[in-house]
Amino acid sequence: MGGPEYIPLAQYHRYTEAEMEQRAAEFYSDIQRRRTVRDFSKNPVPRAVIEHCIMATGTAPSGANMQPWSFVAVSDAAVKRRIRIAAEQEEQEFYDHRAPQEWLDALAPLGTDPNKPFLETAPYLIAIFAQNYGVLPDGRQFKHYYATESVGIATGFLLIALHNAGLATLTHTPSPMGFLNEILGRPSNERPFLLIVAGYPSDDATVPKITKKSLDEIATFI
Ligand code: IYR
Repeated sequence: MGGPEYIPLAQYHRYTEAEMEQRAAEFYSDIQRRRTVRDFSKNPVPRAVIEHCIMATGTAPSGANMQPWSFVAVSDAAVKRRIRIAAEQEEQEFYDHRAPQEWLDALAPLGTDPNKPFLETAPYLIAIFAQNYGVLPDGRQFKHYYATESVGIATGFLLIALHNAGLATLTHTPSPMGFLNEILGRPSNERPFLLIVAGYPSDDATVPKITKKSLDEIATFI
């Protein structure tokens, strides 16, 4: 392995303190509008929007810059249907048998159930895969450091990018979701991490009346 090679930090922008305060406040004001949506319109979304959002996601930091992720953007109706059928099968098991009562109680305010029509209605499903190890052309494997943390960070980037583009999102977690490898033809070093549903909300979309914790509840300044 070669040593580091450095280039100037050419693209950094230094703002004034006033600009920073304004930008931070404006960003908060915008991102606090994001809600997890479960009622999607079937209006199509330009592929170029999804492409740029995934490019933005690919800029996320990762352990040793190994970028241990892959994204499959599904707009094909037949593939979305297969995903819905497989996910609903797992979800039915989850809600009927696997989930302990405590978990079901925690989900009650969200009103979720095993029916996932949005997996077919929404124009895009983006499956995120985490690669716990990489594979060299000769088949040898090498470890990806902090793969889960890295993919979690990237997922946050993707949610923000999609929100910024004007799309509604839902982080969907069918469990287990090994069926995604099979349906999407992903190799065995890739572990399904999350399914992001993206599109426009339907005209009559509603969201649960829930609140976020306050700054005091989530942060300590010492
Ligand atoms: N995976 C199930 C259950 C579920 C779990 C959590 I944690 C949520 O925040 C929401 C749902 C489902 O998608 O319905």
